[in-house]
Amino acid sequence: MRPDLFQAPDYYLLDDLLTEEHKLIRDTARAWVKKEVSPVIEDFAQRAEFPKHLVPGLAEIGGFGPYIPTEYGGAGLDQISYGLIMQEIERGDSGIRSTSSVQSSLVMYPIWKYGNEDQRNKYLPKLASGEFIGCFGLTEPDYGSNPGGMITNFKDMGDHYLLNGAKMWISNAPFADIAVVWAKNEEGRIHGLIVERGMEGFSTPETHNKWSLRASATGELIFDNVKVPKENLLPNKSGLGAPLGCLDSARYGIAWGAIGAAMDCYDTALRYSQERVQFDKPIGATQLQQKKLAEMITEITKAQLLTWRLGVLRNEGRATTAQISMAKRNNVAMALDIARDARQMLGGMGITGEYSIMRHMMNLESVVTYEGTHDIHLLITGMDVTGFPAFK
Ligand code: TGC
Ligand code: FAD
Repeated sequence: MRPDLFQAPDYYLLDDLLTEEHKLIRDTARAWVKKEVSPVIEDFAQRAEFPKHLVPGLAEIGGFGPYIPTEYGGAGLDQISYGLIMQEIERGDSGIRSTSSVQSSLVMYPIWKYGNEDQRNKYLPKLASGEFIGCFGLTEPDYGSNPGGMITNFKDMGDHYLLNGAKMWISNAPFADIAVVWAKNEEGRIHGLIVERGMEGFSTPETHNKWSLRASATGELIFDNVKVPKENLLPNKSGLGAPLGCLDSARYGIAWGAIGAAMDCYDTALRYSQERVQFDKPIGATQLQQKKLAEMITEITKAQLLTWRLGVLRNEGRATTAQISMAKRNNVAMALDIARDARQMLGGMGITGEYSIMRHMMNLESVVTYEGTHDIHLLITGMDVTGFPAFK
């Protein structure tokens, strides 16, 4: 892969909307990605391997629990800082951002919000430092967009719970130390349980042959009469709203992350268009390629404004699930469109690992699917504006 020459586009001078602290946090993450992620990520993606050696660095830049209070080992930052960190990590690779998102919003968040003090103290500091890696088990083979139908269940055996079922498509599963698992009790009510690696009957087979998110490990979670200690049940929230509440936080981070991937593709294509000469002039001097670049920077700028405003609303505790859906859906589709156009602008070079674009493009096919598909987010917006749920 070529040297990382990334320069972030800021067409509407949006840095003026950030505090000095925001810019420091963003620039620290940006420098770390340039130094640690860019030089190695293509090799790891080609080998379909998660670069585990990046875990301590991710922890240092605030990639694990940026908004979790410092008393539990988190960075205690605001929502815009969280978003900026996700943007920078995904500028490097969506798979690395996945690890960060899952750890922060799908593992640390539910333990912080729905767990008790013992659970917070036991798990959060180790997750914040990267000593523990976590995963989040909601999706099942027969219940993806419709997680409320889940089959995974647990029975109260007096001194422990007995957990049975299976989850699939789980990021970080193959090496996670703990899993936050959503399962139904005997009354059919959904609860979160913390399952630890090593519990008898718990296995995490890896999912192979992915063309997308190759630098992130994906797997199944299989529960075959797993005895889960009673103190591992998250006591403070139950029902489908509990896992969906975690998704709000992760989807918000993805909305920022997708901008990072889009910026990287745009920046690469812009530089290439200025250097690549055909018919005796740079391809960037042709109207067709300028149209692509002009549309890319317009869409990136619109997404930056939408997402910054969402961050302000989240800081004020006013952002709705539907607003988050709109940003996730818009920004990931925007990034995917930009990746496809940017790849074409590089001609044959665009399909190689010399440049990051094709990797971003393939990664974004997962990002547009997980955390609620493009269509599901459209239906959430549709329900919000009409009042009619059209899922069923
Ligand atoms: P519905 O009847 O609408 O809702 C059930 C209950 O949940 C409440 N609720 C929420 N609560 C908090 N936050 C939210 N975002 C909420 N959305 C809904 C709702 O008020 C209700 O509460 P109550 O008290 O009335 O019971 O549920 P539904 O079954 O009709 O489904 C709605 C739908 C389709 C929107 C939902 O199921 C959905 O979002 N489906 C998409 C599934 C999804 O996003 N899965 C993601 C899995 S995790 C993942 O992909 C991680 S990838 C990570 C990475 O690698 O980065
Ligand atoms: P389905 O729900 O079967 O959907 C198939 C198609 O039907 C989609 O186009 C969908 O939009 C459409 N569709 C579904 N319902 C409707 C409807 N009512 N109206 C119109 N169209 C509809 N899950 C986790 O729990 N934890 C993780 O860590 C995790 N990581 C993932 C990592 C990767 C790489 C991937 C690919 C997925 C991951 N997922 C994870 C699962 C992800 O959330 C699901 O794939 C996603 O929610 C969609 O579910 P599904 O794949 O079963 O598709």
